Amino acid sequence: MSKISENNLETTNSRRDFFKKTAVYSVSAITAAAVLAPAKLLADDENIIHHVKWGTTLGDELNKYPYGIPSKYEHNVVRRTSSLMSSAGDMHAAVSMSPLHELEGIITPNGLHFTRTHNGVAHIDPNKFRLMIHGLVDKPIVLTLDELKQYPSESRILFLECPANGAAEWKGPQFNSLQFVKGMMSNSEWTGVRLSVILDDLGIKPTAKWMLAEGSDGSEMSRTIPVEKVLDDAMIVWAQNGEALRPEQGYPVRLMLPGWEANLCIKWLKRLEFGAEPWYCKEETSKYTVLTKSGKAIQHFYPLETNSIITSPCPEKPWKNLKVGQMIEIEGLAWSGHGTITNVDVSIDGGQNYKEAQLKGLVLPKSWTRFSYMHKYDGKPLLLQSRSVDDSGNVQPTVTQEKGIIGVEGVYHRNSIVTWEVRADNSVHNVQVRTDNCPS
Ligand SMILES: Nc1nc2c(c(=O)[nH]1)N[C@H]1C(S)=C(S)[C@@H](COP(=O)(O)O)O[C@H]1N2
Ligand SMILES: [Mo]
Repeated sequence: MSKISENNLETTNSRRDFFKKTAVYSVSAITAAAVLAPAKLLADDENIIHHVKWGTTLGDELNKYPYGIPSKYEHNVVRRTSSLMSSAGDMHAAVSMSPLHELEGIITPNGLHFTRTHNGVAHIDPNKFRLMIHGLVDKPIVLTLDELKQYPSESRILFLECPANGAAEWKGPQFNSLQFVKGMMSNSEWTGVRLSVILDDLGIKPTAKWMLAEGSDGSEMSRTIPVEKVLDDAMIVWAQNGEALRPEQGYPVRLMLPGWEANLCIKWLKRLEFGAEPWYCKEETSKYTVLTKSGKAIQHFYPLETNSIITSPCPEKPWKNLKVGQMIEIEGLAWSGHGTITNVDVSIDGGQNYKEAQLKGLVLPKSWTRFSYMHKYDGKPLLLQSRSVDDSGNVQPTVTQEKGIIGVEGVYHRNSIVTWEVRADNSVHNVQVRTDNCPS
């Protein structure tokens, strides 16, 4: 570890300790409840009493779309961007956000994966792809794509989140939208090779403490990564949810660092160099450092903190036609770069009281985990919150707790609790609840 990271270790750890939770949770049973009020059969409902058009005509020829496309009725389910999230309106250096409110389960379809580029989406000819691995290794090497794929592969379901996700919200609610508040993240099954497997082959010198990863796109994005992480679980991946990476995600290969800032996961990878010191690239000096309230910035701050967000209801997906007394599901996603989600608590009163939600489906380390909480609708306005806990004991902080440490000038690693206000008309609004008189 460099001097800077040692100096800041204390700050980093104290931030984590601050949110550690000692309480032990009990696991609650699945609540089975009557969800829908009995449906009324409408005698004049065209859709049930007549043959519909598609039942009396031929459908499309079978192979009209050799690579399938979504239903035309789902045309609104797309990534969205704004020139506000670009460099001076240039959409080559910009970000497009994943429609989290439209996703089910924990896997992001490839066409909906959030995308961040600094110089546009590169299109790399796989035959011309070369990966150079050099520096403090015994056998430097240049690999073709075929050679890289000869290594034994592994698949892991992992989230990828830009550390700037939700950055605008430090100053208070900015967007009345789940997609724009939290859409700089996605979750996929990634397939590739562990870097430790390749390094077993090449031999790494004891003096090698850092690895530079460099992209071949016009931005030549580069970051340095501590060797401990490289040997622990870093991967070079070439597939995403069963198919080749999309160009937007770094085709033909990218770096994958489970649980760590997406910014470190260099796309369109071309070079890995091992060295004794960090390189102090632009992206780890002027950017991606965490400025604290004291004015001191934390450098080399890599894992994403424990986090969660309610995805239903949300501003884009309010409840509709609810009847008082009806049971309704509050759903969301939780994730932690430190490990596995152990608990998610849901509050309907802005954090005064919390009840345990249920984790559903796969619960995996460094992956999205879906949670669910059944609420009996009583027609009253709500302040909905979710709070996650991971298996390292980290608890998701409130806005007040987070601002107490970082202040209001923060940009990266925002993981404080988000509040959705559900009004009496069922519309949903992005608000912030503060529990003391913190500034702004
Ligand atoms: N070569 C290269 N790698 C890159 C970037 C880039 O612009 N060029 N952007 C980084 C940033 S800031 C993020 S958040 C992630 C985004 O990954 P995604 O576009 O696959 O979601 O890629 C990272 N890797
Ligand atoms: Mo990013």
